[in-house]
This record gives sequence, C-alpha cells and structure tokens, in this order.
Amino acid sequence: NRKAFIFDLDGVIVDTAKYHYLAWQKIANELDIEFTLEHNELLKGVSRVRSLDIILELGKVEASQEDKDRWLLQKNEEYLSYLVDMDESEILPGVYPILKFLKEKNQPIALGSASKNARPILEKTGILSYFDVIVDGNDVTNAKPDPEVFLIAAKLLETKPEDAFVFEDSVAGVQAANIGNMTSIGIGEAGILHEAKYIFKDFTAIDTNFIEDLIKR
Ligand code: B16
Ligand code: MG
Repeated sequence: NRKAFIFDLDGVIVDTAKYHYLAWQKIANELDIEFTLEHNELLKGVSRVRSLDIILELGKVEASQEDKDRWLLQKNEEYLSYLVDMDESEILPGVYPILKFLKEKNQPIALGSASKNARPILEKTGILSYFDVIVDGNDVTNAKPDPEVFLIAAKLLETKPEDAFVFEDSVAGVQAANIGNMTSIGIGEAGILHEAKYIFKDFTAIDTNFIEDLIKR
C-alpha cells in the first residue's frame, strides 16, 4: 500500500512554538492575563483565532470582534518579527535526515499545519521542495483536533488514512490523527502526548529502521 508521511510544522519541524508563545504572552500581558508555559500547551496546534479565544477565556475577558481582530493582527506581526532572520539552522535536530531518508525511499511527504505562515517558514528554512503537498491554515475550515487538515493531505497524496503516519507535537494534533484513523507519532513529552500511538522525545530519537518498518507495513 502507498504510505503517506504527514508532518506538523510548529514544534515538529521548527521550534516556532516558542515564538508563538512569546507573541501571545505579549498580548496576554497587555490584557493582564496570566499566561504560563502550561497554558501554552493548550494553544499548540490550535488556530490563531481559537488561541485568542482560549487566552481571553483564561482571563475571563470579554471583547468585541473589533478588539479581537486588532489583537490577532498584533499577535501575527509580533510573531512574524521573530521569523525575519529564520534560516535552516532553525530546523529541529534530526528532522532533516528523516526527510532525506523518506525522499530517498520515494515516500510521499505532506505538511499538515494549522499555521497560515507555513509556506514562508518552509521557504526560509530551505525544505519546501521536500513536500509533495502542503495543507495549512489557509486550506482548512475545521481546526485540530478535527482531522480535516490531515485527511486533505492524505487524499492529495492518494493514500488511505490508515496508511498515513502523522508526526505531531500537540495534543490536539495527536487527537486529530487518531480521529482521522491515522497512525499518530507524538514528538515531545510522553506525559503530555500519551494518546499518541508512538512517542519520541524528538527526531534524533527516531532511527531509520523505525521508518523503514512503517514503509514496509
Ligand atoms: P498562525 P502547527 C500551529 O501550527 C501552532 O502550533 C499554533 O500554536 C498556532 O496558533 C497555529 O499554528 C496558527 O498559526 O498564527 O501562524 O496561523 O503546529 O499546526 O504547525
Ligand atoms: Mg505543532
């Protein structure tokens, strides 16, 4: 069967999760809302609009659509300011060798990200050409844990969901893969990503034998 390897972006390929955190923290600070790293876990893999709602709920703040739109814009501008100098050095350890290995083995590769900034990040880090298909926040209506983003990716790669493998760092993303009937591979802490079928602390912990076994299934 034709397999598909679907990668989340933020927190899997690049460590932009820290920039999202810094940008949201700035907004939260201005609104006097306490926003910790633990709170930030709730935002991983979640769309920009939904992220703001979660922060406002944390602070029990009610806001007009106008205010929300302004904060969303402000957050994204702050976030983009961190990406200006981004280059291949920001690719997380172990990711590049796995991408290369999959390419050598002629495996279909997709990006499945909630971010609307995915393309420029792949361009800046020089790995855009590794992806046969890119599905991001501009292409979906339902955010993770809805499996839409991954289902579209599998479909475009002409692979059945059960033959797709999803690398994810967020709880919402792992759930999305599971709900979509795909094999979830959590990248991060086992305590947080316990719903994933497999869990690795990062890509340096994944060896090519593991990938080879997935391809042969
Ligand atoms: P943007 P992923 C997600 O990307 C991030 O994890 C999440 O923190 C962010 O809010 C979301 O993208 C939207 O990103 O503001 O750039 O459109 O992990 O699904 O690659
Ligand atoms: Mg992520």
